[in-house]
Amino acid sequence: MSDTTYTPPKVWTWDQESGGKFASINRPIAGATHDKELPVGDHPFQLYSLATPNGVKVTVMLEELLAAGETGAEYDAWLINIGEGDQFGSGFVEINPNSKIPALHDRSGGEPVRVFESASILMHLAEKFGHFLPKEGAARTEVLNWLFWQMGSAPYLGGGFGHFYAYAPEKFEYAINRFSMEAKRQLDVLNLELATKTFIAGEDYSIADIAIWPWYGQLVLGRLYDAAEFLDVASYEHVVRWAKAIDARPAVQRGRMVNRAFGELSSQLRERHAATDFETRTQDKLEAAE
Ligand SMILES: N[C@@H](CCC(=O)N[C@@H](CS)C(=O)NCC(=O)O)C(=O)O
Repeated sequence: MSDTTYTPPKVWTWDQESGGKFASINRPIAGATHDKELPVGDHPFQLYSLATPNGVKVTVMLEELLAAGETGAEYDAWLINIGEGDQFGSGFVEINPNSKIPALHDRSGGEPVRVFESASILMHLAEKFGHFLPKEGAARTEVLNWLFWQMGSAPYLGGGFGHFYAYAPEKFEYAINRFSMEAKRQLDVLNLELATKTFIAGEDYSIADIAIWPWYGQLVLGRLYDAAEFLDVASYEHVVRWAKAIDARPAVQRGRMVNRAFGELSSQLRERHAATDFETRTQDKLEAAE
């Protein structure tokens, strides 16, 4: 059950050979490792990201705003390859000192505004354009309740369950049990709520759904950690109904493709600079044209 051969030393030191999928990028120190300016396009919003669940939240939001007719939400999406350490370049660190995607530069006003942490980005965009977040009252609070529920909960799903089930160099039964229990508890929270509501904060689609879906929606659709059977995701029937409804939204389908550098080539739009890029610049088309 437990690893009895390890006794923690008095002072922890960095073992660079610790293994696991992210061993090469994890570090115990902050700050830039190298000078690298970020590219800047023509649109009001400059997004620096990758299509992980946290990145997808923002590209779905931007595509939803454009679909709602907000032409001022046009954006350039630049690829940050976290496996190669792009998040530690000096330009990226200036926008997000925490060195994690997604990071947004809002150049729509006078002085550019940096926005990091996916929930902060979703709130910034929702308030700026007046969509997907009620302006006041209990309805607004309920959306924020679920938005921050996601921010507090998903690290247990990703950094806890996903890490130990899919990425750790060895299978540790204690860790997998602990985080499977929590992942299933979280799915049950959503399932009980979604039994009586169309969307997580009520009858209207909101930034809470946009934040929760890339994690828990994609988990029950069988797209995360190859864990659908292990967690018996089909038993969370209301979450599955909600996940499928959101998955069918055209803006969600587009948002999933942006900054994607893995999976089917036709699903990868590594950089997005125009709405037409979805038809003309997916990776299959770029490679065929080479
Ligand atoms: N709380 C952050 C989490 C962001 C995050 O964990 N991003 C990951 C990818 S999903 C990342 O950039 N990892 C790179 C690294 O840890 O060096 C948010 O919601 O924006």
